[in-house]
Amino acid sequence: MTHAAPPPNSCTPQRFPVVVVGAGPAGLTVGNILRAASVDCLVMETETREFVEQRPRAGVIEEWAVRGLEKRGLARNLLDRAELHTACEFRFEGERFRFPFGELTGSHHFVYPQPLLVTDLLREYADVRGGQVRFGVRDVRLHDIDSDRPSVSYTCPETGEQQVVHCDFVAGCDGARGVTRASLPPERIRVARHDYGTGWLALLAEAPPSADCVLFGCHANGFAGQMPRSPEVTRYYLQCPPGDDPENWPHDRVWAELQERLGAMGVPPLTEGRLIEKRVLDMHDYVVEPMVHGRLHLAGDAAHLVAPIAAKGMNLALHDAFLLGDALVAHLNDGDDSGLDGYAQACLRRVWDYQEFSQWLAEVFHGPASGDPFRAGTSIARLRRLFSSPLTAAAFAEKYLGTAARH
Ligand code: RFL
Repeated sequence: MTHAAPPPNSCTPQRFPVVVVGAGPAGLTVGNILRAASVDCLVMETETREFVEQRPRAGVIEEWAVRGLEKRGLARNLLDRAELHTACEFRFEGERFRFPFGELTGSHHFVYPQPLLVTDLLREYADVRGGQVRFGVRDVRLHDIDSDRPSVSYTCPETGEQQVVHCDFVAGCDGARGVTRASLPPERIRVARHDYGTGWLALLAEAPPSADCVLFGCHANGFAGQMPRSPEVTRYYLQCPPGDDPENWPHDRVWAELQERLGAMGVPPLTEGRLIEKRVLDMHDYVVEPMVHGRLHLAGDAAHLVAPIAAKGMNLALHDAFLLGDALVAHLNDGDDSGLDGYAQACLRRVWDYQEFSQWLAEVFHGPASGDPFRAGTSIARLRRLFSSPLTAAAFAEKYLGTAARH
């Protein structure tokens, strides 16, 4: 299956069994699975290698996803360096409530920043498994995806010339703002979308976490969250009006609101630090069905976005990538089509399950600040039930950790 490969970023037109569009967690995992089975593929990425290796985003990875990476030889650094989280804490009505999901289930979360995972995956794919990547590509377009001879064209960053790569399959792993989803004929797909009607100010602070676990503050001023990323850097969220301008949130206002919304009896104030990222997220979810058209298979955020309410997006991207990588290998190397045939359905079961949980949790987070006393009351009732009913706690832990045996 291997053939003489030109150097990375060469602009020679070529043919590959698989073109992967996007070098995020989904695309790089698919690429690694293909290379491990000696299937040639080309990953195309609009950004530079340095940029994708530094883009800050997720941090929480579920245990099954880590085991999936480990099984494919992709978790060495992660297993050495990730922190294990066995609890999260809710703060509401001035009190703190620790939720010890590790004790309840024996399972935990891994905390490993997405840029480190992307760096590991890229190094393994390009430097160890000899996979090809073209960075900085422009004007990526898909052609003839409903034929058995699809192709992908792009503008070469070095020469400005248009290039065409012929292939058997395209993996659309180019995230929420990519082009592959737009190549699906609108009459053949359904896009289900949910808007939360709120924004979240996403912050990264150069400050150590102020608690050893994820904190959720459910407050009448709005939700606030703390997600530890490393001993030096902590992610925070503040609920804000949709479309708010990050400039409305100077340093002092951010920290005053975080202190207020995450404050509780008997806890010391948060450790403050310089804000190194500040952006407003438009909180929404979508799911594209059926995720597949002809020779194009979508994976990750290209197919479904889940707002970062329950830290699920990258986990879903990895789940798709495991299924798609394995299915492409089975088809290309063994002529076994069962994985590709069942791909979308197998992904979507977990996707919809996680979307439902995110929606449930969003109501808990956003209800207290909704201005509607009925929603505020039912949100607090959900929270109290978590700490008074073992059955509710067990069900929550299963969804929070993604440990359900079947979806
Ligand atoms: P990515 O990571 O967006 O990668 C897509 C890649 O495609 C490139 N691209 C193109 N390449 C070629 N041609 C084009 N036309 C292209 N257009 C785009 C992009 O440059 C990029 O490199 O998608 P992927 O692989 O599907 O991975 C999805 C995850 O990145 C995403 O779901 C998570 O970051 C979501 N998320 C979280 N998920 C978790 O599981 N746990 C978390 O703790 C968590 N925290 C978060 C998050 C997302 C956040 N933001 C920014 C919305 C925290 C935040 C703040």
